[in-house]
Amino acid sequence: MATEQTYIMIKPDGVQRGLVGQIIQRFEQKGFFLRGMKMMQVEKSHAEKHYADLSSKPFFGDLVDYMCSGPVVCMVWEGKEVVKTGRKIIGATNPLASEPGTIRGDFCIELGRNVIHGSDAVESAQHEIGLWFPEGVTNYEHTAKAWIYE
Ligand code: 3AN
Repeated sequence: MATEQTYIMIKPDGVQRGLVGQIIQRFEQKGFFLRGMKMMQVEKSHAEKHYADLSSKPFFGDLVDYMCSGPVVCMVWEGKEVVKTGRKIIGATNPLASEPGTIRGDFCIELGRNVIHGSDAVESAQHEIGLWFPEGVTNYEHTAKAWIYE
């Protein structure tokens, strides 16, 4: 039974534009299980930690400001190959290059307003879940499991 988890975050523009419900729906209807969710205002130092690998990029300052410009919704989703599939559901980093049917392809235009974050690998997902959910996630029995997995 797969227990892979990924970290998904609805960025401030996604919250402000009222896209939270539609984004959650896409992960839920695919069959992934929600294991953690909270809304928070991000501290600058926390955003800098999350994007530490981009700290040398010229857009780093703007990226951190954007992430701190309003509350975000932090989530942990679980399921078979959820990291890779989550990235497919989200679409390409540049929304104009994202396929229609993906979240970024359907909901946004600009790189610096691309609505959602999703971990890019199993290892970075584990790291990001630890960073955003130091309190841990919720354990519960998924009653739909047998209807989603063989
Ligand atoms: P992704 O979010 O698809 O994993 P990353 O990790 O390369 O993409 O970039 C993190 C975030 O940094 C992006 N979601 C986007 O908001 C911002 N970003 C990436 N590349 C650029 C760029 N060239 N100009 C402005 N912002 C960028």
